[in-house]
Amino acid sequence: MPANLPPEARVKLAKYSEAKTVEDKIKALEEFISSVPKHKGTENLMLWARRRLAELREELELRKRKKVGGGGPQYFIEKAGAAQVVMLGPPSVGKSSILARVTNAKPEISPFPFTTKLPTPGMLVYEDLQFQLVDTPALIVEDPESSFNNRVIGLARNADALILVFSFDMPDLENSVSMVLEMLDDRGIVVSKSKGLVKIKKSRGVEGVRVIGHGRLVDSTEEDLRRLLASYRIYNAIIEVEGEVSLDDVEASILTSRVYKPTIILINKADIAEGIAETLERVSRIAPKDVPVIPVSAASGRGLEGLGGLVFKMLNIIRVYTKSPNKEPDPRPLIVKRGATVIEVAEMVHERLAGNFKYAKVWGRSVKFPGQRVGSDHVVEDGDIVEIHSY
Ligand SMILES: Nc1nc2c(ncn2[C@@H]2O[C@H](COP(=O)(O)OP(=O)(O)O)[C@@H](O)[C@H]2O)c(=O)[nH]1
Ligand SMILES: [Mg+2]
Repeated sequence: MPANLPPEARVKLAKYSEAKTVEDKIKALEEFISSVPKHKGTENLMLWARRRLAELREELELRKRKKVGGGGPQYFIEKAGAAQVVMLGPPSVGKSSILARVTNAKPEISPFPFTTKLPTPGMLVYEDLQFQLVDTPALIVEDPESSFNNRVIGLARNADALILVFSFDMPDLENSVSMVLEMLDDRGIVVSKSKGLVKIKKSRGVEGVRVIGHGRLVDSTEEDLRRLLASYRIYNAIIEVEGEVSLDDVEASILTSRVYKPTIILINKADIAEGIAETLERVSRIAPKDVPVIPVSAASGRGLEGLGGLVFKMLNIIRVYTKSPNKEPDPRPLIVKRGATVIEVAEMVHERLAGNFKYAKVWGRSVKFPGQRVGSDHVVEDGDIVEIHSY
């Protein structure tokens, strides 16, 4: 997407990304749209900008309604538990039935499409963790630009992970899967890290442009990257790069703030399906490699016993149990990113504990013997018990 924006448009876009309130964002985006020259190279960008504007207007509208009437439809779901996982998919595939099967929520289930009108949360228990699973109104696959889709996509954007639900009895299953994947991608929700992903973090403490991550720039040097970012008034930022990334990808991510959401695909109604293996094979071919495709049945429970474990795995998190000397470990785990170190655990407990860190004793998978003494950069594993000693 080489948009070749004039400097004026770049400045407007920078204003948009700096805007804090929904109102300011709307205003900045409107100004940006009117400053972009309309031609082939800016088509995608304009499509994105108009969609984003529609989403923002919707958000503002919902907020106003809530303020005025008090009881407007509640579209935003407050996060609870270790992570929020949003389920989305076409009508009547069994999203609500899955929520009812794996959580204690009691959503309305019916053979009629569009029964679910509002997002509905339930808690999915996995060992000593709970994940918040959110059922959503159906996506309208035939009309990707529909404002109903905006709201559901808004929920997805705010989630920690996604579950895309389809069913074996859909007349055009593969096409539906492609269309939903495309709809997400078009709106800047990336479900796979294999494609190459750029994340731009403009943190206050950062000086200059720093590139991190496991990926690499394929067609440019870091100097080119710096120049591009400077044209968007980005001088201080951490650029996280996954997979192979071109300068165009970097520009797209400035323009469209793409976000990665770990994702799994469930194909429901396995109880009434025939030729499951072949269908799975075909769907897996459409889905990115790192998005698992799993046959389930809300009716029989098949495949859903493992859902908690799958969610835990896709979130790439681990549990750490802290303890004080001569005391039992806290039964409530701390949730940290896989790869976190002892000092990061200390930071989560208390800033002071991290500041005065001396050493830690660790029990569990990351050490050779129970109670082993480790330094601040020791990497913890799921289930570890950590006792931090400070000055
Ligand atoms: N055979 C079968 N029917 C199901 C299954 N899950 C849901 N259904 C039926 O499919 C219809 C739509 O279910 P619902 O959960 O409301 O779908 P939603 O629109 O995606 O929330 C209802 O008639 C359900 O009884 C399943 O695993 N197997
Ligand atoms: Mg439903």
